[in-house]
Amino acid sequence: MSSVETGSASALSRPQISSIPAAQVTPVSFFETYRKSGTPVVITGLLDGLPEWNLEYLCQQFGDCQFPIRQYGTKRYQLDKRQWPNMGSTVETHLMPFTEYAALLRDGTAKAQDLYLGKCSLKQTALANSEPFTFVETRLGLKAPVTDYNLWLGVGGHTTCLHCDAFDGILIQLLGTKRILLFPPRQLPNLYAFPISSHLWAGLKRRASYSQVYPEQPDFESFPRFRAALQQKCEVVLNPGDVFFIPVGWWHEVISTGDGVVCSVNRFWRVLPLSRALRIWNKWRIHLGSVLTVPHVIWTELHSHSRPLDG
Ligand SMILES: O=C(O)CCC(=O)C(=O)O
Repeated sequence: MSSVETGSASALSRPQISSIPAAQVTPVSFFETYRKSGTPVVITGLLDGLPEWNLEYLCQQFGDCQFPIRQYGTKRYQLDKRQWPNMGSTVETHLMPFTEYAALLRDGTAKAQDLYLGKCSLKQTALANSEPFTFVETRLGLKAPVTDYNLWLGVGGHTTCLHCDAFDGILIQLLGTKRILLFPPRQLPNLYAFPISSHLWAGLKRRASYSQVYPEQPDFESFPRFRAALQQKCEVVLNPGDVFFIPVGWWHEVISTGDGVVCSVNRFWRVLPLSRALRIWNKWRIHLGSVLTVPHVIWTELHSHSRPLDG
């Protein structure tokens, strides 16, 4: 169900991302071949035959349960990323009942205004312990989660921009198709990540885990070393039923494709073995960035408390 494109130029040095049928994977082979070394892999058809996670099904499950819907807007991607006011989970949100968001997905508003339900925990919902998740965990021998399962839901056209995470991730594709661009962790210098020091004055609104480059429309004048990163770019297409292992530190841009609704669920896991976690500088950059948000958090807290007194 998945395809991997690696391009022809510099094929020798470009990482190859394997796409393997679910029948060939056991917990031991997944750990030994992929998790231990931090190698991304698409496991195809792992969830074939399970009920379709379409909008009707999700409305039945969530009803009027409220979710924070990210308002990306139409202008964001015309801006230099250095002008973005926020990114990731600090993008402005609107809390709304799921059925209301479903109506905006159906009538085209979500596409027109780039509204996205991003990284919302399923913990308090009817789908918290859903069958597909326990099935994936058992089949891949996954242990030691560091987060709940999170829902990602939008329409074709939405892009979650190039970033990396501090933990191993499993992205489970449930509806529609996603195209994922990837760069290995060692490409950090060529991807122009926001500096760790940004966290000091911007808190989480600017993140060391995000690249300043638009990988499909790069500004080579501002980011000349990105040409070198392109030699290492890989691309994966994820279809319903596929599961993608994204190891800690791997840079990824996730693009929802097609005209319909696109739905995935992810979860983050402790990086095992520990020796791999210790080697990945991208991970420690992110943790260090989080520590550096503290002064900004304190300043914002003090400022918000002093405002009523200021009158
Ligand atoms: O699906 C998305 O929009 C983003 C998912 C992601 O970044 C992840 O699973 O790490």
